Amino acid sequence: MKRSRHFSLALLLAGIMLGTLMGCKPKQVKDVIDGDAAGKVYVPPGKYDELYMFTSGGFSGQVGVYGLPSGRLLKVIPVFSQNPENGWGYSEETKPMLNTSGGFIPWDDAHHTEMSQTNGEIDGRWLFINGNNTPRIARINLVDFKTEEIIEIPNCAGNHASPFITPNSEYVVSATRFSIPIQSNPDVPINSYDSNFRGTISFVKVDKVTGRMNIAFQLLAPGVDYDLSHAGKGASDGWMFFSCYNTEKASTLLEVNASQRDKDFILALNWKKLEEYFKAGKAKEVQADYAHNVFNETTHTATSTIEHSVKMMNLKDMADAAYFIPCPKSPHGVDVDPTGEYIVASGKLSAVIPVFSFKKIQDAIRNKEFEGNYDSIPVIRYEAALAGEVQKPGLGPLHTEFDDKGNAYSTMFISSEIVKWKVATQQVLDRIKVFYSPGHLMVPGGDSRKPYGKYVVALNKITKDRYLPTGPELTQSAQLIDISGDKMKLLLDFPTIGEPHYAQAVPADLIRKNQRRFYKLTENKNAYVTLPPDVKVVRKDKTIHVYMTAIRSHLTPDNIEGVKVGDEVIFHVTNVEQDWDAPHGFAVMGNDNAELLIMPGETASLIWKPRKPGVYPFYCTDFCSALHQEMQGYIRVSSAGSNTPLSWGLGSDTHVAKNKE
Ligand code: RUQ
Ligand code: CUA
Repeated sequence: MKRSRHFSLALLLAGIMLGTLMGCKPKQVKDVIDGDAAGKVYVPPGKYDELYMFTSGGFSGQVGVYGLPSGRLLKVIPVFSQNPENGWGYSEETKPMLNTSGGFIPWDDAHHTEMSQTNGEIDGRWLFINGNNTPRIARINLVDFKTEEIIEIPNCAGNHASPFITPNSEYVVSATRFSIPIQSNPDVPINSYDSNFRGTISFVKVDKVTGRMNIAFQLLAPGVDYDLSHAGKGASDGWMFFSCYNTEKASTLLEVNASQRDKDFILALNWKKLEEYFKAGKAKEVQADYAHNVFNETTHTATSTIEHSVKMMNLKDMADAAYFIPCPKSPHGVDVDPTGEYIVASGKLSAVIPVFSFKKIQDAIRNKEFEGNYDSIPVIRYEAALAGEVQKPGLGPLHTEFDDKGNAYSTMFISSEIVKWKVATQQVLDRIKVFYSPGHLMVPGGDSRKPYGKYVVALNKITKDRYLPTGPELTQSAQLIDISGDKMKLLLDFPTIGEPHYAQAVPADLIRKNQRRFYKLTENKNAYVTLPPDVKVVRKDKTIHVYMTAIRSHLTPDNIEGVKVGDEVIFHVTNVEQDWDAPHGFAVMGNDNAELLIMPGETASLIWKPRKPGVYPFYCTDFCSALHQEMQGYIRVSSAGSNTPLSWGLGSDTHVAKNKE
């Protein structure tokens, strides 16, 4: 008995040692790593990366900017979430950016980055991203990597199928994930889903020159869940495709109830036709409140305007503009190949990936090859629209991107792999393990008419044993894979901020050449812009405005007295530097607001409410020069009833407020 137990233990140990020697797990991993991986991702000190990559921050609400192939994080662009690091959403100038019809909402769940396009090619001008929770779309200007505009989408409840762009950036299109009651009185029983709940699809027009967005029209659509989308291009330009799940119209236990039907749908919309209907006056004005926030480049100040109506068209009344295509089981991603002929839909629970042909869809519409209607919209017969199916791709297909050689790459969430297949024949060519559970993937330019190819990046949800552990929460990560040859080769793992959903990448030159280095002081139209001789402190009742300047290495004024408990102090700091990479920070001891990071030539304003008498230091928070530590000052706070006069100064240059309080 005893001996046999020892024997089993020995056998087990031998097994483990053998396993280690043969390197079961390492061997599998090693096999897929390219021999020269290090050389292919190494960017020598002082050299630039080949590509910019923009990832959504998911639950962080922001955008991450990385260099490829190094995977180095270059910047986090604050978008939907407050960022105390630079005062985004805390400064007076930026607070309006996070305003909504429901008030100030300083966080979101940001999913899909989408770059502006011209003729179906990425043009490097703007980056759009959706707020999935509070329905919003943001536009980032890629000249200065700043969020310049955020528009709220009314009549939407979960802005997930968004913001997918048409080939000439005519529109960013957005569809609601959750259907909801869209009517003047939305207070209806949840189990009246079938009769009361509807989806909406919004066409947000993008101005060709300024990028400014406005909601052109909304479509009232069948009450299902709209998940993802992509615009047609080339052959299919003028069309838009949406994946739809929950065609069962379940409102409870969707995990089971929304997986009943064998097939859900892809919704194909002829947006050029809808645009004609809209121009012909077919839309009705309906009441809907939403915020439209714009950051002005010369005032360095955002404004938030609440709009009160949208133009709505009921999709079921728009003849020949909408068709459903059956799609096996709970489709998630819907992706259009670079030619525009193939539409790839990934059913999360499906064993195949259906590939639809745009030409066949058009033939089917012409020949009325329908199998009936769903909510008054014709349903095309599956086989009539189908180009073919990718057989045995793996488990849990989610998203597909394309290279420049006619190949597609699909993520398999459950079997943790990327599968490469030939678009025209749907034949599987290669597969590679990724670690682990990829959601989206991204080929640079891979959703445009002109993919750059060369790499695919897997955006993984789970990393388990890939990195040093950091407590219960482990990093999300990206994996860079070389696709230049026949076989995919793993090059690099790198962590990402937040949870990356979609990403976009482009050759660096496209963006680098347009970079702004600083804002011109002569063009600064901020209401509180201050140039050196005009530094002052002004009391208006209980508000004290400090007109301050920052330059290496002092803040002017650096001594302020006459503030009283109960006052609100607003520091308006103008960084008067006119040089690249010369920001200054600003912070007051114990401020419950945030700090500022002020770019050269910019003015930013920060509120501080002192609670107790005392002398409080303020200082620059960005190590800007050898005497950065000296870039400091004091503000004296007296009790509420005191009569300390308001005064300010720098060195021997001191001033006392003339207007006696
Ligand atoms: S969705 S994987 Cu917004 Cu696929 Cu994230
Ligand atoms: Cu300015 Cu440190």
